[in-house]
Amino acid sequence: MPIKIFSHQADPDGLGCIILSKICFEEVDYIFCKNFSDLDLKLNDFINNEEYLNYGKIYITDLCPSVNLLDKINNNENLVNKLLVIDHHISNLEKIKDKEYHFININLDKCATSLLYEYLTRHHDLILPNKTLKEFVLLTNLHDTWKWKEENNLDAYYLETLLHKLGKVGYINHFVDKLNLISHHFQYNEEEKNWIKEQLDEEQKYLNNLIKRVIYKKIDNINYGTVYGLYDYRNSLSDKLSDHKSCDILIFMAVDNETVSFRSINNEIEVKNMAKKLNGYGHKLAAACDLNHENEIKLIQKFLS
Ligand SMILES: [Mn+2]
Repeated sequence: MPIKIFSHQADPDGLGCIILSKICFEEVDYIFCKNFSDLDLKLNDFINNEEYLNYGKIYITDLCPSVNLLDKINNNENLVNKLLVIDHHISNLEKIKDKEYHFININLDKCATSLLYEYLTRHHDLILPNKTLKEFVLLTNLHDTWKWKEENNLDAYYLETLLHKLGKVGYINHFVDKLNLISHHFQYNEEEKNWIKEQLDEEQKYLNNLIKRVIYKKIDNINYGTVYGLYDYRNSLSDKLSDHKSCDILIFMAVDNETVSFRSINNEIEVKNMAKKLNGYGHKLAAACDLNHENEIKLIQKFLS
């Protein structure tokens, strides 16, 4: 029976889960989810239409459904035995802390791709004759947990660059092929290096303009920088701003993705609660919420006026 996977569409981690599934299983249907409310909508339809009857296993990765939906799954015997949620967002762990769901694996130490990799190597035959896949998973983990910065591991950072260059589906197909083919250490080939260079040049141009449009406001001794920009640039702008002493927190309003990203620029002041207050979720230093009308008005009133 085919496998269904609902994954976070935004970054190498969410897509890494789809890549692993496609390498591990023959038939995989994947669904991109923008954020947790998008996941809830799509998963609810999937359950109501009884589509799950057509699948052997259902994975939800790098995201977690709402408690309402988790309860609905928990009460559905057919579903509960073949569905697995793999996530690493602290706000989702907090949301389910009083509950006992056996189909959830939340671990804060690693990215979702690492968690799924460990699960699949334990429970399925995700065995490769080489280290390539393992190295790809490690790079994805370094990227997603921001550890690439400490280690200055640019290969990890370039995963995101390649995602921007190739697009979501292009990224998935490219790495499924690459990881299935090569049998030595994970390395970027000449073609990939060219893509990375082209993309970085392009991004530099856009960022140089974007950084001039950031509006700064100091509230309670914290410097907030707020900007409207394209979603793909949320992380590169926060990198660029980290040389800027005048910004502690970046509020990045991505109209193209209908999300707001919050980034701690000084890596000290936490942003999770800012997102949570707007029904968002995330990690301590990187979080997000929907860019709906209500949230936008609140943010404009506080940070742009
Ligand atoms: Mn992740």
